[in-house]
Amino acid sequence: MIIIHGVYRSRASRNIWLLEEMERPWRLERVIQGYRLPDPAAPDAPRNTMSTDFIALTPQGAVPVMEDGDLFLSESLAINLSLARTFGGKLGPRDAIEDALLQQWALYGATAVEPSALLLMYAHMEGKAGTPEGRAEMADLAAKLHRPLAVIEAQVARDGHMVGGRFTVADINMAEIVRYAASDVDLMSRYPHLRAWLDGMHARPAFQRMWTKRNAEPL
Ligand SMILES: N[C@@H](CCC(=O)N[C@@H](CS)C(=O)NCC(=O)O)C(=O)O
Repeated sequence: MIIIHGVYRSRASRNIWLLEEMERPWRLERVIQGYRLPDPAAPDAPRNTMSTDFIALTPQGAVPVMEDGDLFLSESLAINLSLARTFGGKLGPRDAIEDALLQQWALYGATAVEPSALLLMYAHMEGKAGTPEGRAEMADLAAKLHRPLAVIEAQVARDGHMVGGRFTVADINMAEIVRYAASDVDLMSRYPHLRAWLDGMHARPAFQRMWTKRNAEPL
């Protein structure tokens, strides 16, 4: 059985959503982010990204990690691409061209969108919009996102999805990254096709199952 090491409140959400879409048996091995704990090395601390046995599994010391037999794979997007290729049917690539496009969009999301989108989400959560300096920082992050979000807007306006004109792992990967940017309502309102596509993704029963459990997980 596939094991996901991590917690719902982490990038493991991407993998859990895909596993739910595939209706494949899996289980969660709970590993929390070390930085969320007062003392990750305390004897009674839960297993976390700084625990020695976890670092032995994955020197990167980050969740998620997928365990599938002898394979221990880190990097949430690589995990999803691997799962979709192996078990995903139509959620994965039909041919080498689609395989290349799935990888292209995963890397584009990770490099062009995720860094600024994550910082923007944290800025919203920290209430930075309440100070002029915070607003300037957030405007700068939004400015960095305009070009890539316009690229994705054009893609979903044209094809309805990221790859192959159908729902695939590329939609899951990109939707989970764009979700961070969606914390900025004004920014997203500039991209109506992207907004509608993301709403459609979030309406999927498999996403909802993941999201309900994520929200039930302690902060
Ligand atoms: N690029 C990696 C990032 C992994 C990552 O940073 N995970 C965070 C949680 S979402 C983490 O485990 N942080 C723990 C730490 O930095 O100690 C991926 O997509 O899997």
